[in-house]
Amino acid sequence: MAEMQFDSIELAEYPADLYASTVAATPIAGLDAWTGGHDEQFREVGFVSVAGVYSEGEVQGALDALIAFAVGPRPEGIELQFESAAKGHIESLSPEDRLDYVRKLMWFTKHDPRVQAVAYQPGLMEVVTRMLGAEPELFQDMALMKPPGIGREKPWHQDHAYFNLPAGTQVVGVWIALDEATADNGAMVFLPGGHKDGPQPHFQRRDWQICDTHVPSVGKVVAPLPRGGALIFDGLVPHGTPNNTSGLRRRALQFHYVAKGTPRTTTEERMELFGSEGRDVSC
Ligand SMILES: O=C(O)CCC(=O)C(=O)O
Repeated sequence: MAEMQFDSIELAEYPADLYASTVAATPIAGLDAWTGGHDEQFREVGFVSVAGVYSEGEVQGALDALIAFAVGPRPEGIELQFESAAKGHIESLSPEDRLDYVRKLMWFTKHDPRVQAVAYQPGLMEVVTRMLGAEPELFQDMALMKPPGIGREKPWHQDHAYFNLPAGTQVVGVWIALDEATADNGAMVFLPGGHKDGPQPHFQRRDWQICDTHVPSVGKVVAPLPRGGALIFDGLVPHGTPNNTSGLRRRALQFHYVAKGTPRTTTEERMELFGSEGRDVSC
């Protein structure tokens, strides 16, 4: 039996107002409601929130696939990781009973047609193609489950800081709510327009992240979403999610797309863009 993998990062304290926002983004009614104004919003603000992208059947199909991979035999290559807070508590539980301790699944899309239908939904592909200005390539897939009570934060970061992609590559992230996401159970918080400042130094602290003290205390926007809604955002827009201290699940799928044929770079080149070494910055 494969060894269980746990998140190497522990639940930790963070400043009380780190994810505080005074404004909540209102989702548009669906991808059919996406206009040229939303193309502009993506470019200027860095994200667009859309309700009703997926039907109840599509959401449940994707969840069923994720649950099957979490509790059953997994094709090689799928990564399953539990929250670090689960260590010592769950080893004796049955796989089914471990579900509310799962932090993350990765690299599953190619193994399930229900997830593929979500990742390549025609309406979504149309928007992503326009935002990329090219045919999309799905290059990363992940589900962050943020379980009730123990789901830890995803500190502020820019997604591009995790990817070995050339400077200036347009990355489009799509984050899909498989449960209703609220400010209490870990909805996404964005720094609107922050992508225009370019790559920011990241530090290895509670994660690979933007320093807490570099996150402005004002101007953050929370993006609550109904189940089946999606956030479509620029790979450089700073964002994060708080701990899930509620009793409610907040499971989400996340896909990242680049233009087909985009070359890959090295970790060294990524660090030149996003690392803190050699710069006049500290954390
Ligand atoms: O789902 C979450 O809590 C955070 C996802 C996210 O920001 C990421 O993985 O880049």
